[in-house]
Amino acid sequence: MRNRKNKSIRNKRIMMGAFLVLALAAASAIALAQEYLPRKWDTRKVHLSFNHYYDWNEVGEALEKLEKAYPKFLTLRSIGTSYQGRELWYMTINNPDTGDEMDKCAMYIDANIHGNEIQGGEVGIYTIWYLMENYPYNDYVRELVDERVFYIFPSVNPDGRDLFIHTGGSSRSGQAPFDDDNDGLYDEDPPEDLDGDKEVGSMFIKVKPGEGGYRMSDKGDRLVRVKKNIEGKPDELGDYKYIGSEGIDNDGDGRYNEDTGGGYDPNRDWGSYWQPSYIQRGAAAYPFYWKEAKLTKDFFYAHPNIAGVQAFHNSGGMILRVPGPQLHGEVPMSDKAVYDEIGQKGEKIIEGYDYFVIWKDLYNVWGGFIDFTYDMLGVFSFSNELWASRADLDGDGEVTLEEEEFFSRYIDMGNTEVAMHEIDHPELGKVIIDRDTTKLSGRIPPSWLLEELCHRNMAFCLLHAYEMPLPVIKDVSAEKINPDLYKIKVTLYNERLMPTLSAAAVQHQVQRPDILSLKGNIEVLAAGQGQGTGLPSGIPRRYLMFFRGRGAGGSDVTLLDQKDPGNIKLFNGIPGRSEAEYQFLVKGKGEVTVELDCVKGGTHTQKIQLN
Ligand SMILES: [Ca+2]
Ligand SMILES: [Ca+2]
Ligand SMILES: [Ca+2]
Ligand SMILES: [Ca+2]
Ligand SMILES: [Zn+2]
Repeated sequence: MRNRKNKSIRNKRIMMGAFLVLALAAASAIALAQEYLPRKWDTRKVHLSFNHYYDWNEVGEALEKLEKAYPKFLTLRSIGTSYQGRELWYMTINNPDTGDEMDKCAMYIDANIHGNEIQGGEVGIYTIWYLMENYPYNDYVRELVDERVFYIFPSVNPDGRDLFIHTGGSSRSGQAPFDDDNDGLYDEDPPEDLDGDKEVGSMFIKVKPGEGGYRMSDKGDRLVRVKKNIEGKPDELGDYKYIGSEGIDNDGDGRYNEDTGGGYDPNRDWGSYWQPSYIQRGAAAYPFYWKEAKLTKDFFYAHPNIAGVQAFHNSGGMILRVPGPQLHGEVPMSDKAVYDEIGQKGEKIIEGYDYFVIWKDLYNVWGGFIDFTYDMLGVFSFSNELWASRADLDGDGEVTLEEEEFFSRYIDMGNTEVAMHEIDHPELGKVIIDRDTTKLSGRIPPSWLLEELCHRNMAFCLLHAYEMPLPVIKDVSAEKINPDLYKIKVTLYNERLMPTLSAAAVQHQVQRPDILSLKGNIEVLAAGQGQGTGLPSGIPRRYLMFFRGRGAGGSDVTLLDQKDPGNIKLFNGIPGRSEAEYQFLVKGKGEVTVELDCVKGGTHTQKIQLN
């Protein structure tokens, strides 16, 4: 746990002073550029609130409003409908002036696959809004929007989202029928919000002393479990009995709410280390069983330009990476280096969050979404568990019950409390609904802390997007060997952290290699790879000196054994923050076009004259 003590006032003043100087310098730089205006007090074109949770209609309206305000950059589409018929909206952010969508690396952001984990949707809307509103004023934002494409899905489970917001229910699941209790009936006994307070509470009835497992607390404001003695027998006489969650016994079997809408886990449905439900709770009959997962998977196969994935969940304040199952084993060194750098920076960007490995620090997940996107698509993928309690008031890393209560009463004004109350139950008569917290606590922040959560998590996604590959042809040169024979040297460069093919993509053969080709009135006799080229960035370069030497036959290139030396496949892609050198032996004259074609990073050409 990290120290979250405030900086002293004095430090703050010094920082403010420095900020003013910087701001003045930045303002004059922008004025010189004359292309973009300095930022004014309130430049916003679209007024959206980020202290508010959006239901699915409101999500649609917000997205339409944004698209209307920024039609050049934004395109709102749907990949299809959810089980209950809601559109699965996604927003594409692309600047057409800087190239076609498929020619740029794309950052995919989704949220809410678990129906009651909603606030990633607001992060998505905030991200679209922030990038658009700040494009004219902010260099980093402009660079990202110009270089990258974003696909933002505010919810891939809108049925679960609306159930959470509009009914008392709270479900991880989608809402396709599912027989939770294996009696051949589907969703036959869901809970009901009998008192209409948009919460499903816990029901208790009064019984004779000794017949119940609960008693009234000494303060009389809640029910508490009776104490048990050393033999495990009740030490006190309980006179309240737990019946079940709020609702009626719809099917009259004596049990309350035993089979609610859905009941499966949409994040155990993906085709990587998938396991059936007797091993992985919540799995369905086979991978991609549910409609929403199938549609999302098809979207990925239609968009091989996706090079970064963020899937938002809640809660706990975690930046999770693969692998989900321990059996998978650690990821290759170079991929781990990419994950570690982004994850560790993320811990600084998002206050109070920890960078974790799913199986090691949380639990085993079989058939998880980001394992699919990493293993089967080779895409670097994170899953943030949004929202960590802010009630650690003394900053010792622990949140005690007293701190939680203080936070709730004096900071959050008790907005997230439901008092114990009595209702008239149609079947049971007088029923006690125990004191509880509302759905506006625990999983999601109080709304007044939502905007900060949106901003910091967006900032993490933007770092991820920034570090996607950015390959270019850096240099092409030719050396005449004899009147009809040339050596062409091509230097490729990838400025950013991620390679154009992850080690997972290479090892699982799930991504077409990059292709480097020469076109012209020429014959390419041979192609070779320069020494050290293709060295993955995660492997410490200092080790290389121990292995240095001459390639086969005394040359400083390694000849490539491929069908067509004028059209070579770069099986390992271009590593992150590296140059990669290739050489070609060419017979002929005239103009030669060198073309680099990357699945993740687009097509680039450069011309050279042989004469
Ligand atoms: Ca059933
Ligand atoms: Ca069910
Ligand atoms: Ca209720
Ligand atoms: Ca029942
Ligand atoms: Zn989740």
